[in-house]
Amino acid sequence: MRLPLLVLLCSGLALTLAQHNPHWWGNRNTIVHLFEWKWTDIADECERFLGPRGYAGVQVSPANENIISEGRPWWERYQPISYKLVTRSGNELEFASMVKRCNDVGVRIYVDVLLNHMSADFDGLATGTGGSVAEPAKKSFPSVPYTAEDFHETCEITDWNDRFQVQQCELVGLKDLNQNRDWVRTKLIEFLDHLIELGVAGFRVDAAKHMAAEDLLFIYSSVRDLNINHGFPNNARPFIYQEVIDHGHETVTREEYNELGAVTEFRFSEEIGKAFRGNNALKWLQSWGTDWGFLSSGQALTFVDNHDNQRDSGDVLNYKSPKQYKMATAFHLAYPYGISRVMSSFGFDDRDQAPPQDAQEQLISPEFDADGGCSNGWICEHRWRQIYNMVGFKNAVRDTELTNWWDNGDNQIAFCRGSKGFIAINNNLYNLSETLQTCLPAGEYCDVISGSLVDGVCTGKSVSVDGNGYGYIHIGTEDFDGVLAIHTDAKL
Ligand code: LAG
Ligand code: CA
Repeated sequence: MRLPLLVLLCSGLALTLAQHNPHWWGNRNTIVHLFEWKWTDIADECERFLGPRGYAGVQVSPANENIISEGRPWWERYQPISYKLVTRSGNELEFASMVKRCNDVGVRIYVDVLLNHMSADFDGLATGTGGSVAEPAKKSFPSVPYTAEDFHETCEITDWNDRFQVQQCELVGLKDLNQNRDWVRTKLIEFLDHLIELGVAGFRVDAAKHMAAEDLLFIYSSVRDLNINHGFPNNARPFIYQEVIDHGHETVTREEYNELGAVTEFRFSEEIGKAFRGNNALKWLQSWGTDWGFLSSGQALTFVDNHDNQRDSGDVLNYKSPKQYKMATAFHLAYPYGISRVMSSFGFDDRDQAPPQDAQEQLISPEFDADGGCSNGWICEHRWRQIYNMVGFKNAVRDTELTNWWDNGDNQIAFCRGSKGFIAINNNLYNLSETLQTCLPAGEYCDVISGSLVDGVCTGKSVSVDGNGYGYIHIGTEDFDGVLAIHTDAKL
């Protein structure tokens, strides 16, 4: 339901209207970021993999027209030229068909939207992926149209604790829109409405910290309700999650945004990387969540890595450390905290590297090997058994509490999720061999990390649970993975 801004500001209503509901279907609850995938490939993936494996939604790369940069670095998509839905991922028809096909199999689409800026300086006339031309140096984007008055004055961000600079100067030189102007608001709302019309469930708001929260409140509360023709209920508001990097000592804080919608919890990504890299003992994870200074669970969009920080060094884990990465992801999906997003990358050796493309610089489709993994430059972490089976685990244990925490005082941990699931993790360089309370009904369970339950047969280890819920758990140094996970949907 749309309400006038005045009503929103004058009441606690802002809280109840806040856009935190991801509109998941059934018991699903994990989003995957299919970074740089084509729309037709995402539609196929929804039908052949994401729906059947229980993924709840997909974050797609920016859908609107961007500048064409030399060598086609991935980041050209963060430099908009217009709001035409034409990119290397596909055109508007392909986008619309993807959203419909994914919604039809219960998988939601969330679009990465750029409301803060347009493209940066470019020598002369720039051309976009949809054929539009612009003169970024003159702040002229005729295909919107925007002219110089629609932007803030040019200045550089030198002091990240200066609110004016952070919100009104140019982030890495990107022409900074003035969201306080009626025209800019109108154009941004039209763009978001267009995507909602096509059936999307919400947005990842790029560079949210670089926009004033009150301008965003106006924009979010002005967009239309989700499209009932795509299966959304009446009066449903788009899910909003905002990119706000807040390490704890910032002038612009995540708290200014978390009433409007969810916020990306970067501290989660940093701390989980630190723990699973061995720089903090896993036993401390018993108090994981708000005790660590994270936002409340329903306000935090959580991830082991994202498309930016997987390219930086530091503690953040990525696909290049697979064993630790899978352990961290298993913990992420097993522990009852946050709105989870799984990263699905393309392989890279340097930061700017283009996504997999052919000689004509067209994006190429992923190809699959016999195990269903991706082979031609796409990493597809979401197709790793240890990861998609934990998406199934998280679905199976939905709405249960964590109980029976166990640890060895160091880097071996285990816990139950109600009477639905049990997980153990070994990040010590010696065996974990213990009889532990699994909280599960008596029976034989398939470990969904070392294998899967296929046609009633477990392809990996299995665990027998006795009448008191105890089972013998072994994760040895000889094992390929440092995790064991069992749940009631994978009972033999
Ligand atoms: C984001 N979140 O708030 C995105 O997640 C992040 O990927 C975007 O930066 C950033 N904000 C702006 O949307 C990316 C790259 C930058 C790239 C920028 C614009 O991380 O490296 O900047 O997109 O394409 C590049 C060059 C800069 C240059 C700039 C303008 O790396 O050196 O100044 O383009 O020409
Ligand atoms: Ca700004």
